[in-house]
Amino acid sequence: MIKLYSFGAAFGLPDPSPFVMKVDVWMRMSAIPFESVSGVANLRKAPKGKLPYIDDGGKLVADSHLIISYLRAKYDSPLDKGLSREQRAIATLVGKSLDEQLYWCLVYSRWIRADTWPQVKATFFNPLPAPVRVVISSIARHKVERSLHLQGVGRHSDEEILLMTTETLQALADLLGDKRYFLGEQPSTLDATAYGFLSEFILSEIENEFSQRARGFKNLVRYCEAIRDRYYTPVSGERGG
Ligand SMILES: N[C@@H](CCC(=O)N[C@@H](CS)C(=O)NCC(=O)O)C(=O)O
Repeated sequence: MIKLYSFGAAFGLPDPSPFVMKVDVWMRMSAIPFESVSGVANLRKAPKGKLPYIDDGGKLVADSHLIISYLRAKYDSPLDKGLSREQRAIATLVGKSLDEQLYWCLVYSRWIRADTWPQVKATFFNPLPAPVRVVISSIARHKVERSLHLQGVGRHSDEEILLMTTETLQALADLLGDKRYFLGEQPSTLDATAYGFLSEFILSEIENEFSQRARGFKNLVRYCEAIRDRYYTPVSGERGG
């Protein structure tokens, strides 16, 4: 059985990583059985130092996009089969926007904002022994801050990052409209990516201006709840295909 290496349940979601959520829900939507192997220790063995990665009978594949490409080539997934070239193009470009830009806004909203950091710190670092907890959490936060600065999003003000996030959410809300899924009545890979990200804002227990802004888009909330109810029962913690 395919093993999906993940972080594990946090913030009331199966995983705090939108990339893990993307692969997890993609396999569920594709009805490909898998087993989740959770734990931050997975990072040490990850082929590219990031999660997710999968182990398919000894073949390791890292990176959510490459994992989905690999799985699509090897297994018979119904996703994306009926899409036009134009729909595929939209899916590719929207997916990249979420992976490469919205991701950093999410990271900022969790790790840098003073109102959310205590919750993030408690979730990720409370399992560590008290003497090292403070040092390790502040080193990790500093590393994230540095990554945000190098990527660029970290150079903007809180207000500007919230604006950028809202613009992306508005675009997603407009693209979804009243449809069941982004590209019609059937789920596609774009839905796996969108759910991966939107669930982290809308369904997570994190309360800040970013999550509140996302929850203001009623069609995105309805969309997330419908996918959660269809593919995840009970809502949190349950793993596997
Ligand atoms: N391009 C990768 C990105 C994966 C990624 O950034 N994962 C983050 C968690 S959301 C991670 O593992 N970070 C750990 C680190 O950078 O040390 C993908 O699509 O899978």
